[in-house]
Amino acid sequence: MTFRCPPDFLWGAATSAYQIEGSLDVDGRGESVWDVFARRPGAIEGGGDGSLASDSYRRWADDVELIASLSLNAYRFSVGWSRIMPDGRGRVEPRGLDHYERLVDALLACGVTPVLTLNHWDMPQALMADGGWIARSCVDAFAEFTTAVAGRLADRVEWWITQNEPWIIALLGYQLGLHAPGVRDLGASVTAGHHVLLAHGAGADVLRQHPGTRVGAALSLFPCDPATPSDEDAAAAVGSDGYVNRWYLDPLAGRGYPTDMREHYERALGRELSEIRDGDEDAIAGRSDFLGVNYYTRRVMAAAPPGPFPWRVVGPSGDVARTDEGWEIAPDSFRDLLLRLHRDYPFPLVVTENGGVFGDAPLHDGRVRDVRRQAFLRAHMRAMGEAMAAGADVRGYLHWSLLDNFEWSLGYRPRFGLVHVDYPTGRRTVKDSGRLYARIVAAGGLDGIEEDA
Ligand code: IFM
Repeated sequence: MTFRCPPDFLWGAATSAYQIEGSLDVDGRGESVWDVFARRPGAIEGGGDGSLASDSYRRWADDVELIASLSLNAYRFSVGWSRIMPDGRGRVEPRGLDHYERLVDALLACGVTPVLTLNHWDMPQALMADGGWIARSCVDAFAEFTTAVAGRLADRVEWWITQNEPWIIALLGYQLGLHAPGVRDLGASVTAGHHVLLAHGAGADVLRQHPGTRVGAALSLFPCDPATPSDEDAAAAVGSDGYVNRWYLDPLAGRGYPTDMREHYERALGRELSEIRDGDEDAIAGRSDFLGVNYYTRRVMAAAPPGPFPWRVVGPSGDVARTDEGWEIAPDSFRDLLLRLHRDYPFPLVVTENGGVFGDAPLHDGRVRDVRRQAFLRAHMRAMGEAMAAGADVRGYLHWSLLDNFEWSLGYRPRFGLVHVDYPTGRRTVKDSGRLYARIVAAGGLDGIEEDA
């Protein structure tokens, strides 16, 4: 099916500060948790770090030109937290704000709507003195950061994302220790996840003092399907959905934390969730003008022996299409997710991330013929169009990512970009998928370009 989106639809691409900027030691930037984590032996595949990344802190003007050349009308980026609050609290670094002000002004001058993320994981290391997100004081620190950025930019930036992927912060940062700050403690991860949501509420309260801003959090959402029709696998899928999706969606939507998951955590931890204090759920609720949807793949679930998690990911059976990272390419689940969110939750939706790893590099003629990313893009466009035709209120689509970049603990190997980056030289090459996306954006959808693209 082909489709055309409304004229004010946000068509864009997304990045984050630590993943693209490099220049970690300029303009008064403080150390971030990722600077420290990346120094741990073995923490990053290939041993890299974000010191160069896509070199976008220096090449920001070229990147704005690139965005405009692709006809995108929106760009999602994040503000490096430790560039603005080098000590975590107190002192604000004006040179950091100057940088993002230049970026925002240049985007606006090209007719590109900035979509600004506040926390895309690069918390100032100074906040680890209290325990990072395990400490409730981080909520105030985040509100200070929000106040500083909003004070400079809220007169020009309409779309604000407080937090990127609270579940991933809790899971990889505090439960499994695979991301900064490298903590491995289930209880700590529950506490951290709660504080991230509380900080969403606190940040939204700051932003609401600035008329005209729209605020949301971006959640990593994974539809959870049972591996078999058995009751046990169905229960595993419900449990996994609670763990990954509902635990974050429900409090944002004003329903409080889901009871089944609360009981699950209390059982698993052998304690009450006293970090969730009276009034906290109200402080998270009702503060989202939209929901950011980060969608990559689905989870296929089976029952596991009783334990902290009585469910396990078994993956799809059979020969399914996968990205180079092995993630199942599941556009139908994308459509179903958008429809479920529309049906069950009160938010307008913005797809704040969607993309895949395809490792294609420039060929003899310099061209990057990433045919699988093009197929991925077309399939996910089709799926989004079907969801919208069936009523889903989707206001934008921001592809992950504009550029190849530093993929956290996986280093520089996975390439998510519509634009190839040659890291040693910083040279950018628009991939064939980038050209296709530009055509989709110009057409406002797949109308008329599906067959020959
Ligand atoms: O690169 C990340 C991004 O920072 C957060 N969402 C998922 C992407 C791909 O793994």
